[in-house]
Amino acid sequence: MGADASGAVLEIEQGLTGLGTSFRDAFAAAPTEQALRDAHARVLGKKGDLTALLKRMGAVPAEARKVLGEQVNALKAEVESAFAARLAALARASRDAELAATPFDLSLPARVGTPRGHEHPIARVRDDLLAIFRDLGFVVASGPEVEFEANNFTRLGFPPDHPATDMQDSFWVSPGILLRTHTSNVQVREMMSRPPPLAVVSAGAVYRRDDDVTHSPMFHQIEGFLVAERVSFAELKGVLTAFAERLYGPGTPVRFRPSYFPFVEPGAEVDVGCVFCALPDGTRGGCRVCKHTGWLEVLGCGMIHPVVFEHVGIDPEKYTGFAFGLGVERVAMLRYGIPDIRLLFENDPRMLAQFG
Ligand code: 2NL
Repeated sequence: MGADASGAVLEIEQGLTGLGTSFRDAFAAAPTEQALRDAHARVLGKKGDLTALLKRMGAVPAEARKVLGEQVNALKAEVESAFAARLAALARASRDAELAATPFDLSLPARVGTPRGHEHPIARVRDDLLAIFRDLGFVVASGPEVEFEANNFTRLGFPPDHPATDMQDSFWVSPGILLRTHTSNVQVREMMSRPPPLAVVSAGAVYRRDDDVTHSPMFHQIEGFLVAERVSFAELKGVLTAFAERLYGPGTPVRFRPSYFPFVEPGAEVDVGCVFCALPDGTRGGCRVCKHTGWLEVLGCGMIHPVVFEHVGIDPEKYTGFAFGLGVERVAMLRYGIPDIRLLFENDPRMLAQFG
């Protein structure tokens, strides 16, 4: 073995011994996890002492390398296990300190001045509308927003190729399953779940592929129906007139206009006298909100088509009924003078604070 070779062996052996003492002292003295990790890096890191020492291995002859290599590996293993043990001890100490410290006082009162939350205007209008129908004798029901095509379209008598069933108009989840496009799915489920007489109203979010000043891809509907023996258009008019008077005040002018909805016959739209340009003498001056007609459209309704009854297992020879639907956002926009439906869904605190 040449002088340089035996010098390198000696240098590495002494280095290993020195490292053995220094890392033990450094680990034991490390007060924090970070200090411990730094000490670890000073031994085994890229710029660590052991790494520097191993650079001298090149000068060590092959026959001495094996023994030296084993010493290096033994030191490495010792460093790692001492590191792990000290790390666990530090964690234990910090947990013990936490447990010994003064505990949080969970009985402290809440911070003063935290603003109270309040209902969203949509929720408020929805509940007001539901309360009116509940007073009129309707039961409140609910149903899923992800619905089978059968309950959303087919049982209501929509032909399979109706434009509403199109990919472009509805949000399809998978074949035969979509986000409900109206709350009529609840009516279908209620009609199938128990026999008439039934008077049910439901409210909730519905989804259509629409997005502009007056249309949002998600909006809220209230729908109701009444099914019993000998129900006629007279009952429809009586109930919906009572509803309009409770919503807009006694004596509110109401008119029924023929209109088309796919699951009723006949169908009608219900208008109330424009509340914005109403004059004391009962006439109306005409304004932008009612487009100078003097009337505001508030409801769609009609006598339930016998085909719907057949699809839900109700005998159309024995029972008749009416159904109606309205948009919650439209009622809220009229009530609060909100010009753009999107203001209701952006949830800007400056807007919502006005409903506190
Ligand atoms: C509107 C119009 C309407 C219905 C909804 C209905 C439900 C069943 C059977 C028959 Cl299960 N009809 N619902 C009928 C007419 C109109 O809503 O303007 N909605 C916002």
